[in-house]
Amino acid sequence: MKSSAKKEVQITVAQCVAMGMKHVVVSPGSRNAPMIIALNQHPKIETIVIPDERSAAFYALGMAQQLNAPVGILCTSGSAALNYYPAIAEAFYQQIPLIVFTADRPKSWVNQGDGQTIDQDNVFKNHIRYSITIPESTAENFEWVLSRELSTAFHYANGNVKGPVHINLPFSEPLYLQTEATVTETDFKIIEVLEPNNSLSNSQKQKLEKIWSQSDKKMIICGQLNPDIALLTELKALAADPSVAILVENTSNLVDYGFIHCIDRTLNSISKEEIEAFSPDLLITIGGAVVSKRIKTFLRNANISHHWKIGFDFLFMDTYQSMTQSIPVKPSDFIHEVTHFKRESDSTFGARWKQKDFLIQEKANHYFEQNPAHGDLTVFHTLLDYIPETSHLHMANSSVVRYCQLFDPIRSINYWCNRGTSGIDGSTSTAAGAALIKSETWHTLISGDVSFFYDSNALWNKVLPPNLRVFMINNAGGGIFKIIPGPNTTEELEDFFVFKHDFSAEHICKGFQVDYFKAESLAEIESQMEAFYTFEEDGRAKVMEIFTPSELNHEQLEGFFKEIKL
Ligand SMILES: Cc1ncc(C[n+]2csc(CCOP(=O)(O)OP(=O)(O)O)c2C)c(N)n1
Repeated sequence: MKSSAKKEVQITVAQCVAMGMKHVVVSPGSRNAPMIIALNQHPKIETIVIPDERSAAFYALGMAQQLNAPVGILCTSGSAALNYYPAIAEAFYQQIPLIVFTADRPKSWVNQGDGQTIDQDNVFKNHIRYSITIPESTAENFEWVLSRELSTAFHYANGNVKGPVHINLPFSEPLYLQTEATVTETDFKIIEVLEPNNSLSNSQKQKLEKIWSQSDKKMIICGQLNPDIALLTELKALAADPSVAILVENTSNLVDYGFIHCIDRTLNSISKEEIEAFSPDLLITIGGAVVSKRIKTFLRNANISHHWKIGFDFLFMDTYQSMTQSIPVKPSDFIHEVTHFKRESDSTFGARWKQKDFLIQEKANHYFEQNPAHGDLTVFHTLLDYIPETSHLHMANSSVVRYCQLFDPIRSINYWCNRGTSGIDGSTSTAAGAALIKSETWHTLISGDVSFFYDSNALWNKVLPPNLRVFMINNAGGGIFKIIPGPNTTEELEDFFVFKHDFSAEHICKGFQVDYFKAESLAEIESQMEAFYTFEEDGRAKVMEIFTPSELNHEQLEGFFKEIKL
């Protein structure tokens, strides 16, 4: 096997492979040549080339999310590295193991007027779990330092708490010199961290059990989670207890008849007089970000006596300003314990929530049976009916993910969204990376027009998977700003918030050899679905641009909420 002649590069690649990295998304450059050569020549590494670093990093994020394993990204020095930052921040808050390799000039040449050179040491410092600048092979003890540092980085990337880590690699010239790889397993030593499987002591359990059994109104809220069968099984068992309300969103990837899936839809029908009866006294939270703003406001105003946050990450993230205990235990293990707690309460708090949810679901179905007009809401209703079973749905920020919460999730579909930072800058790239990894199933992205144009370089690569479909809802700007309160009270609404425009994706798609479909009505969407979801082995992703009347959307959504109110 050929490789870079640089020993530190050979060790870095060999050790990262040994620690579980199998994929690296590479962006072209010169300073990163030693790593490009070593990665590309390594038989156990799959390299993917994406020229735009911002897109490349999101692409890798989508891959790592699906694999639940470390994925590398590699770029040259200078501003190339900074373009990784949006995806790094997303990975940090979503706990996705991204291994960020940036090539660099040797330290002595930083800030000396050399080209493509910036100060890269710990440059992502606010949103990175670990950062190292690796020694060149001339440094004292370099093999020991390098191996130890790589072990540390992989622990922080892929331990109990996951996230992005930065490995900065300063290279002196020559950069392109190659040799036969000589590094063997004796040239590096992996330090393994054996993390204990946390569990509660008996006295801790007793303390919690006492609170549990004395609480009449118990609520569990699940935020963003990867599909987790063990957790689903435990929560299903707990849902049988009528004193417990279990609230989930589609991004929780937990679907059961006993859960409340459409939080905003249900909250919309809770009157002022009912607030107390629907507020929990014990709140348990699991998972990452919650999309619903309404539930955050509802719970921040509620009189919560106990709030237990379950999980290893962000121990003090007190989203509802009521946290009393942070419990770093695996969520399925914790809920398993809870199902064995004494059930003393005869309250029907959970049943009350469930009943309301059920009645509103009926009303929502009735609303759509009346064939309301073409608009964002009805487009979502139509599209969600067509998402193939056993597939993946990616939702862009921001009104897209909110609209999707209004419809009951489908059990066989996995739901994804970049809710770590809720950016609109990498949704298409993330979905493309995910589709590349799970190539045997359909991946559908629903995106707004602003998000789509923002990340249109997601189409600028040679690996755009044929199992990816993108519905782009063109409502002539950021529709979210017409829905949320505030922007519409200003003179700046159309130009500064919505960014009203009449652009179309047609020629972007043509330029990047992507099949383009266009629809201006529900009937036009439906009539093209079969062709749209036709799979071509050697094809590329397809995009359907759906135009909606921006002046109607807000009114339609308000009408819907009014109509489904109990
Ligand atoms: C990188 C980034 N820049 C700006 C924002 C602020 N922002 C949130 S939503 C939005 C507009 C989204 O418009 P579009 O993608 O068309 O979706 P729609 O609201 O119409 O569904 C903007 C600019 C953001 N979230 N992320």
